[in-house]
Amino acid sequence: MRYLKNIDPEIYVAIKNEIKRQDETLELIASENFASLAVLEAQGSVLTNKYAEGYPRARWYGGCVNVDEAERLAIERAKKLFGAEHVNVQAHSGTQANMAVYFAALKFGDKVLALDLACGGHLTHGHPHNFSGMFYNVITYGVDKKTETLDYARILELAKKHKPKMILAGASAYPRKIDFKEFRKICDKVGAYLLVDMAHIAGLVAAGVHPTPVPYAEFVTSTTHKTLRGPRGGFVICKKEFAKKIDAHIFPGIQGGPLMHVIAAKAVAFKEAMSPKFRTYQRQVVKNARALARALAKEGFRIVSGATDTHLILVDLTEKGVTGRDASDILEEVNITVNKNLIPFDKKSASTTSGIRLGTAALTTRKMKEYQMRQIASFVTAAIEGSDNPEKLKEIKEEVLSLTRRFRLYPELIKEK
Ligand code: DSN
Repeated sequence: MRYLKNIDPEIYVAIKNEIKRQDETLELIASENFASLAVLEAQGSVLTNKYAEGYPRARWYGGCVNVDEAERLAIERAKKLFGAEHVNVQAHSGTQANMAVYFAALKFGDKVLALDLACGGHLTHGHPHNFSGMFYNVITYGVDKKTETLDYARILELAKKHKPKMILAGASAYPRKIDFKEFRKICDKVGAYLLVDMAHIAGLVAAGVHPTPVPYAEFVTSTTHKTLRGPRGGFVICKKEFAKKIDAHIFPGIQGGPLMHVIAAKAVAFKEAMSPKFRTYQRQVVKNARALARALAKEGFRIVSGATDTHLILVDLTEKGVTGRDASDILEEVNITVNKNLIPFDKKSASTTSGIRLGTAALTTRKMKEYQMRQIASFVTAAIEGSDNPEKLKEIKEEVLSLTRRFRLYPELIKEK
């Protein structure tokens, strides 16, 4: 970063400090991961200079020969990776991807049935302050009170009662396997489209570690930076018959110039996701999540739904007498980052919460395994239980730092002076 250091030392220092923070922190935020240096190189390339409104070989600007190739590769690789009929890789984010599907499939005011935010849904699944809740009539389904898992019979009941035009499956904070085939059956019974938002589990799906939604859904949306471990961005998969509509609703519908440097980085991530190494990585992500959930349960934490099938764990802190907000603040003091999260039927507000959400994708990228998960569970417990003892917190932070030093992140970047 020698040019940056000369021209803008303040931004240079912010980036250097962030490299250090990421290296010295145990990253348990379930939606985060660490992209490879190859992804970072593509994303930091001269492709950022290029305007390319339109699609490969049908652009509004000249000089698109190289970015056309990057986008063609991204599309072809994503199609192959997910067995998709059509892919649009231009969505700037998961929200843009979802917006394009809503606009392509529905009219304003149409009914949508989606997972409630407190049970794991996402803002774009109908939150009243999000476009989805403002423009559409969103009815929500939840999870079963006892099992805290999806109740497909209840979802069918709601679908029959409300006759939605589209049903949304997929979540931001649901730790269990989702039965997309069952969702398809429900949609067919009421004549609804199925949109699956697989942003969280896309890497698991790519690796065959979670069943794929692609054969069952008219539309599948995702981000590229969570378990998929690519650059920050989104994409849309759809059946051929919707290809033109989806493309038109991304551009010119809701976006202008595509971010060609990000699209090139997505292509790199899709290539990486095709490798056997990536499949091994994703299997380890789930093994680690299960090990962490088991170890936390042993320490007296209640695991929502009792277990996990994915990279994600939802922890109910009620019995520990601490809120999600406080737990997140305490853990940050010892260099462990998590996010506060509502749990099903939460009595606390979204800004306080009774739970925290944890994920193992980022730590698994650092090559940590089950043994380290058990260590981390003991750090989490000790920090939460000893939060009023500054000496104790200092000791835990030292242990965290010693663990991060054994599993270095981006050693090539840290060495750079
Ligand atoms: N912010 C993402 C997450 O944490 O799940 C979803 O947009």
